[in-house]
Amino acid sequence: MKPAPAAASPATGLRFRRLLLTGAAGGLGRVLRPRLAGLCETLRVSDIAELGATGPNEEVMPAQLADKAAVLSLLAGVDAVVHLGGVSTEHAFEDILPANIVGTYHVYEAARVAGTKRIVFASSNHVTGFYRQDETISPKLSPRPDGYYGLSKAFGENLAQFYFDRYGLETVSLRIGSSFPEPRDRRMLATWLSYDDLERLVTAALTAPAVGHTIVYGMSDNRLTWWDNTSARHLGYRPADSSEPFRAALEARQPTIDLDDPAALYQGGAFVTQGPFE
Ligand code: 15L
Repeated sequence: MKPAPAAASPATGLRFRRLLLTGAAGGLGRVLRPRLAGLCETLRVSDIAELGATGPNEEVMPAQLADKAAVLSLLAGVDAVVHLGGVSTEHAFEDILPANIVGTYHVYEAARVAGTKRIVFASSNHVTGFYRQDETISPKLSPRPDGYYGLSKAFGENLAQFYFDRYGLETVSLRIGSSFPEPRDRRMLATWLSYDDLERLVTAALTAPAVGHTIVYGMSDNRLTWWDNTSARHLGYRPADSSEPFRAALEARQPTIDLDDPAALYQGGAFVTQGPFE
């Protein structure tokens, strides 16, 4: 199906008339909120948590992703979405289901109804967390989720593929690694995504001319990595940061690696041993 180009505003030259950021009060939502404002006439921000003061070109619209009527209203008049909303770590399936599975379906269905052109979906490296750390993988390989959270993100990616194939709604699924101010442990030397590179990646995902459904790993230009993003080069994402300056301090703090520990063997790290949740 042929995708329509993302809407640009003829009046202002800004890329979008109305851009929606879900999960705007979360860790990465707070980072991206001020950085997305310059791409659009209006930034609509949503969360269930407190969103703070309204910025100059912002609209604040709290919404429960599990509430279909609320999500239909949330998407009205929206050109493009950065969808970060939902549970962002491993939990029992019952806690993941409403926001990550039902809620992401609501976002796609409401985007279809609203004629939204593109969604940038915060997927996760945990879609493939059960690949080993001695494997280099690409987005073309089958998912191997490392828990219910990773499964919910795999569902979101499948939803994105279906809505593109059936309705031409484009998505870039970002399999985000570890986006924090700096890498926190040796695993994150491979998975780290700096906040500036996160902004570069999201901007590329929003503005690349045609994306269909593209899956890309969200990482900085780290020397040691497990992910090959060659298939997403059309996004034009060029990371500028690297975890390397943090290596010496992290290796000094954690001089040896126990390869009998699944958290050191698998790409998903500690996520692979969480649960069962009874
Ligand atoms: C994620 O998907 C989480 O949202 C984040 O909190 C980190 O734990 C990250 O993965 C990671 O793999 O380091």
